Amino acid sequence: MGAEQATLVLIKPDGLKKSLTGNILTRLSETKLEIVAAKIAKVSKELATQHYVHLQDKPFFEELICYLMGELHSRRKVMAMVYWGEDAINKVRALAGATNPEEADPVSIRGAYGRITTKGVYENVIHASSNEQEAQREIQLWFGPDEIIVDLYPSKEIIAKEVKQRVWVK
Ligand code: DAT
Ligand code: MG
Repeated sequence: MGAEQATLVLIKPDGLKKSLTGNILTRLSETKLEIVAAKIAKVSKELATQHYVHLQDKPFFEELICYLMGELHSRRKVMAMVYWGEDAINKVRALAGATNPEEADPVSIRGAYGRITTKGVYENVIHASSNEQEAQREIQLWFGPDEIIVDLYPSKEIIAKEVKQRVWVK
């Protein structure tokens, strides 16, 4: 039995465009893990670049950033979630399948729904964290502590002065 872990899952713009959200959530529910955070997020260039910072030197980096930002699918958004429970990282990675959708097990999410574009972009439908260190880095990049319903990592309260935020017009 593994320890309890958190892992970041993104339904990438191709997954949203292909209306796969329901299918993917159903597949992931096989794991019996808990969703402890979820949102639809706009992906800025900064966020996409930080998310894939370890791939900066790869020849496909620019295309990958455009893909995550939704520029290839005219949907500038992803669905971001944190799954939590025993052995969460490996359980979600196993269902996601291999990075290359052509090599992924055909019953995995990427194998069933992914494709490689003629430009060589792996449109592989979902992201799943690959280890605990990456999971922590990615979860802290995509979510603030108040957006997650369990205490995953140390946090602190601050009184922020002069924070610019958007509120509803009343
Ligand atoms: P994973 O998403 O399985 O963790 P990764 O972190 O190595 O894989 O790469 C991140 C993303 O970059 C991956 O989902 C798709 C893209 N990618 C990786 N290798 C690629 C390649 N050789 N050609 C095109 N895209 C690639
Ligand atoms: Mg990875």
